[in-house]
Amino acid sequence: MPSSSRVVAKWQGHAETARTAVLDGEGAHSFARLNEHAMAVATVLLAGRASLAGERVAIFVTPGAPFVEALFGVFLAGGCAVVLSPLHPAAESSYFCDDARVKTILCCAALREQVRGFEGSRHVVDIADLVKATHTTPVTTPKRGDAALQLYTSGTTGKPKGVVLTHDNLGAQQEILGDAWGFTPDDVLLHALPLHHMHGLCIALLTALGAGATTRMLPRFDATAVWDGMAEATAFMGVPTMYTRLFAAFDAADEGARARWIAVARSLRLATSGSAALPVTVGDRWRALTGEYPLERFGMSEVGAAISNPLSGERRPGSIGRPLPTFETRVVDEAGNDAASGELWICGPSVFNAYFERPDETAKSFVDDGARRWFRTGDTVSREPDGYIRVLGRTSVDILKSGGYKLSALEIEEVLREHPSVSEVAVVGVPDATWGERVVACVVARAGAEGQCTEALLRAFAKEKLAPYKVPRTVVNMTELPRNAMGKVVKPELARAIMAQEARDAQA
Ligand code: MLC
Ligand code: AMP
Repeated sequence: MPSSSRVVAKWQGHAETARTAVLDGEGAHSFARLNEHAMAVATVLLAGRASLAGERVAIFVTPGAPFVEALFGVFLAGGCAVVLSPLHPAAESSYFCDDARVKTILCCAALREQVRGFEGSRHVVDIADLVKATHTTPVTTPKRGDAALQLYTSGTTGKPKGVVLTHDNLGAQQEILGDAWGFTPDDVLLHALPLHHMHGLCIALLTALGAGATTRMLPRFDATAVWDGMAEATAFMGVPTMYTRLFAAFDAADEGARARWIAVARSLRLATSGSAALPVTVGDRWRALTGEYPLERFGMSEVGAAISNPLSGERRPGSIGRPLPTFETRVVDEAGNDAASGELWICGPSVFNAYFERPDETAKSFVDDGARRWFRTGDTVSREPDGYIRVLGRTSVDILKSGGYKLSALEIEEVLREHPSVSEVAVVGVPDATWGERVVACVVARAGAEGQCTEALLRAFAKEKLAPYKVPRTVVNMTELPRNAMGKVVKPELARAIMAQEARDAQA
């Protein structure tokens, strides 16, 4: 088995062809040209060293060819990429850079002002300057077990933690997904997902690049641009909220646009959905328009996509399908025994090894049964007799999913608790047709400070510290929070009470 990175080997293989890797606002970019630029990035990052030896390098670059040059520049140099998002306020980006001990930030001109908010004493380099540098061919290639990516994910403890993915994890994902979903160099993937998460970065971008396909990178999700972009695409990957947004744009469009959009959507060979449960009504509507139910699959930052409905064969509405080749799964009850429904455990070649510098968190997330090291997903599922799996919910009430983003109720509560007028706070998710779950903060104000705990004031406060998608959409003022005999807030009860109140309000 070769010991060097398969991700890099594939990339270099495609660079020997004239194929287009990326289409963006600037035009078409071949693998060969992007590789030249990535080598220049690597040369500058290395500054004469043989390898960055896993040093964390942040990438703060908008979607498009320069992003890919930065990513592969870091890979070629033996670094580990930490992708930052322009959606995050400075406080969060600063936390990611501190936690990962980032010394260098690769930036682009469009984000040069924003980076000033958190660059501190770090070295900031403009990717446009780097790609112009004279390059040398890297002397070493990263090894399969070397760290390649550090993705931040919210968990059941306060701040997000870094999921360290190796070249081997990424190489396995590329091969498994490329094969399972039939990617070839003739594909054009329409890409409108954020790049700081597993879905947009690995499941979408790296799968397409690994197959030698072309990725049409949109600057952001925009429903009209996505419909129009399907005209020159063969595949689209989205979260359920994107499909809901596409339908809203469709309903608002004139007859001509609708007819055009139906035709282009029908011409796609593949439309996938993941990161959150796809409501069957949404899947059915896509099928009614295009003739095909979206291919729903399940993944995680720690795992990649591991379970999928098939490319050909039965795509079962409401189900995430069966484990992909090389993955093993267990459904386990609270006593740790195999059961028809319970927590989903996964093991396979793309499963990460450890959270960055969090040995306790890592230890809690795995169960070693002597034969396998199982990752505990925290998702409650049921397995049907023919192996298809359904997601029933999360084992923790403190993990929410809104528009495909995983959010920690505890992280949001911690921020709101810093507000001087807040006495107590509990954050819950309530079902929502657009977002899957909507973030609601239930707040008890300090005596006399009730006027300072309005939705507008608390949202503005939270926006300073949290990405906009983490900011509660609704703030409910309460005089006390429902607690059990142990003094713990009963969150399911709270969520039910909010839903009941909202239903009454809607009827009034
Ligand atoms: C945006 N907003 C959200 C939100 N996204 N609020 C809650 N949840 C979200 N997910 C806020 C905006 O900040 C704004 O707030 C308001 O909603 C309207 O914004 P918008 O411009 O209409 O939204 P938009 O930017 O179009 O975002 C919608 C979206 C986005 C669906 C495109 O949420 C998105 O890109 N989701 C994908 C998340 C993702 O990639 N997850 C993958 C995780 S990996 P305000 O305050 O200004 O009104 C994973 C593994 C796997 O899960 O299996 O894939
Ligand atoms: P993240 O940590 O952001 O990678 O989110 C991973 C989580 O997304 C999983 O643990 C699931 O809860 C959820 N998820 C991903 N895909 C699906 C899906 N198809 N259906 C339901 N939940 C999903």
